Amino acid sequence: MNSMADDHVPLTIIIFLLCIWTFPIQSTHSATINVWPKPRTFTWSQPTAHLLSPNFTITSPTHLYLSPAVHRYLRLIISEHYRPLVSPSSVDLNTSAPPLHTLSITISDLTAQLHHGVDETYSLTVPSNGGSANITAKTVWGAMRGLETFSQLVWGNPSSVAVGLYVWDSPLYAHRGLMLDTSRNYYGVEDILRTIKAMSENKMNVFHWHITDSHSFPLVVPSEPQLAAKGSYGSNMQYSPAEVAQIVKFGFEHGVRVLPEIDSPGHTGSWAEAYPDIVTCANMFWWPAGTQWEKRLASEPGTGHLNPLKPKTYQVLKNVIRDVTNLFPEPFYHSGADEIIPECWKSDETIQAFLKDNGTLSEVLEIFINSTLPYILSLNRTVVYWEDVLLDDNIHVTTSTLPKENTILQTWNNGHSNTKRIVSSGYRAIVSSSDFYYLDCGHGDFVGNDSQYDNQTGSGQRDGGSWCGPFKTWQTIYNYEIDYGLTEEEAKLVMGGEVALWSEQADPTVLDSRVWPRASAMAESLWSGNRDEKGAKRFAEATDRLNEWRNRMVKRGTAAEPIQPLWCVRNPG
Ligand code: CP6
Repeated sequence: MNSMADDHVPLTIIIFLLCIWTFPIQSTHSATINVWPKPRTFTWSQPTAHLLSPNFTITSPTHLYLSPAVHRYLRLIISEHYRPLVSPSSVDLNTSAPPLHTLSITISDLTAQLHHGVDETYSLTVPSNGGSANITAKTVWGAMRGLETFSQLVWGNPSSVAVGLYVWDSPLYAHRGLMLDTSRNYYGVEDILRTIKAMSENKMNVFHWHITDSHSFPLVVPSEPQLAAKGSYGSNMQYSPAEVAQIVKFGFEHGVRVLPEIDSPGHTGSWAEAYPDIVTCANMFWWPAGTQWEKRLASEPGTGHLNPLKPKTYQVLKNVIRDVTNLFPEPFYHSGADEIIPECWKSDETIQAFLKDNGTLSEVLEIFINSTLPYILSLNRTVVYWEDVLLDDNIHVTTSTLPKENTILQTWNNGHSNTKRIVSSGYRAIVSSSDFYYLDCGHGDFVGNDSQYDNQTGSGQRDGGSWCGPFKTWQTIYNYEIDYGLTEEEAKLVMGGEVALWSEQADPTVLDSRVWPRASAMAESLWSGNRDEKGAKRFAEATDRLNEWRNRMVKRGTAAEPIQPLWCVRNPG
């Protein structure tokens, strides 16, 4: 028999194996360009770099949103001096060549609005003969994507830049979003701006702002000031109209749409602080069904549902919808409509009477949708709902209630299956499968269902709020194929996807590390896919590049978490 000592595997080998453990494919270490997300196509046949001139300039047409972006990138490019984790040894740095002086931007359509499906294509040429670099794009939004790519091609001190390079780039999916819940815990304006900035660095383009929910109502709605005055966590935890305007403008300057969600009719417990008469079950805890727990012991307040049978509901809600569409120019309006709890509506007398007259809860929902959807459409908005509105087993409307052209459904249950159900019914889908794209599961979360509160271990509903395990790794997110199992026609209805941060167990202290670099994984797979030219999943190459990208994000002020020890980065598989 061998002794223990004979079996001993050197520590470095164990570490090495851990590093390459999930990645059977060897990194080729050819000169890949360190750009995240990877461009769709690029050629850089003789990897060469020249110095960047200390007087480097960018020329571009004047534009309300592009011009600030150009200023910002110029400052970044000149001052960043990013020091790569792994020095790009296969790149020939020719310091005697004339330094690159100019990047010039050409746009063919300066009027294109930042709407869903706007052209984000750009091409970028960095010549090696001393001429100026060029970005050519149809729209300013495409030019912003090109500026980001260019900025990632600059590194070192003094700064050098990749030359002899041509990039043609365009997203596979038009909708590449991040959802942030600012109701369960509050985030300051700075946190939101930092997130939007990091999104644009990852070429993401939709900040889906889940502003309100049952826990708090932080949005100041001018015509309904009581909602935030009474329903927010406090006067220092509200978003004023001026702050919203600041966030929206910042979004435009970064090519990121700000898409507001006012969740209703469910998830409206916080509205009851101002209007108890239009909210059902605000003081009733819904897990286990019908249980009345003491408020101080529960982390979830009564979920609260707006009462569709009360006229006053629509007086308040229409004021909210109108003001929100005034605050947010974005052509989509997210109306929520997820997770209707039968017990919540059934607890109300007016709804009980309706049911006694042979009405159903689905009809109650239909009344709600029919009383709000036409109003939202009349304000020139396309409506986004969570999938539940059509797919919930118990309470849902039929396709005749939801017009296919201007209703979009956002998935979260049952992975590919619900995407298939939505697009095969003819609706457009935004994919945010909770098994792949939900970022909220942190270290405090439990695995189990909400009725499994355990008095001994303290795990369960009272310590968290939502069932979220297991933690989704960046690889889980990167590898998800959002159009799996769809016909070609169906796949066209998939607009893209969103990672989501529900905030029961998140707040500004963990925001960056909970979101990044996992959101980067989705950003790349929706921009250029997760496979190499030969159709193989690009694991190892993506790992090396993501290590580098995560580090650059940290240096740019986003506290993205590491995916590996630095040793692995320096000794790739
Ligand atoms: N809040 C709202 C939530 C969730 C949803 N809507 C949620 C459900 C399940 C999980 C995570 C979050 N907390 N308003 C579902 C869309 Cl696992």
